Amino acid sequence: MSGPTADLFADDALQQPPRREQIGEQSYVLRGFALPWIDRLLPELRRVLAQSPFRQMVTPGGFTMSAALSSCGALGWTTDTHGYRYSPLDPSSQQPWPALPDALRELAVSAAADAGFSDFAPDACLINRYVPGAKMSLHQDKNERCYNAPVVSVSLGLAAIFLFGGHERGDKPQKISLFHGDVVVWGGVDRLRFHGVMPIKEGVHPIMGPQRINLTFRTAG
Ligand code: MD3
Ligand code: FE
Repeated sequence: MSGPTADLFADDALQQPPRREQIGEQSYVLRGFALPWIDRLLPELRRVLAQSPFRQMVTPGGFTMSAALSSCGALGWTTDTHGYRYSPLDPSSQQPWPALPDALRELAVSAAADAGFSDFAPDACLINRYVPGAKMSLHQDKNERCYNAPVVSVSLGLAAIFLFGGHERGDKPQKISLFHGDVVVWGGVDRLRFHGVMPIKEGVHPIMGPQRINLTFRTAG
């Protein structure tokens, strides 16, 4: 091909913004990765939340978390005045957490594989719900039994500014915007880095409404 139209079809003109952004040595943002799963994922999420509804939990320090939590899978993360832990029972009902739905597991396993973690076997999916103003302070995730497995997170609804810190609490965090459908995979040397979420801005998402829901898949047991 030659002439003025040729350039329109050159690789540069077809270049999309990067779908996979490396944010750490072994951490990647996969932009829009969850979008093809959304129609299967949302009804399954609704079923999980009917069985184990969102609730606000209290930290060992006595503070009520601004994010509301639920879980599915064999283990669910909980906190109360006695400490943080993974439990096979939902403390609200004393029943097992809902099973991890197939679509959620498939999404998490294929995102992990895309980021180079080939045999991810999640047994816990923590579901965080943020309304505008809710946040998550800088912390490390240290309640899982083994840190070899990555953590996979799926962002739904309102945008968030994610804080990705270093290995010391005082390390200045990078700010990373996360949008509906984005998936982030953290593993290896980045697994114990401090992280948090800035207060969610006011807004209404066309599909999810006035909230952000974040799913984090882990191998906890
Ligand atoms: C980075 N949740 O539930 S997702 C959490 O958006 C949590 O709800 C945030 O931090 C949220 O613990 C952030 C992800 C996340 C999870 C584990 C990580 C990021 C991580 C472990 C190491 C580094
Ligand atoms: Fe965390």
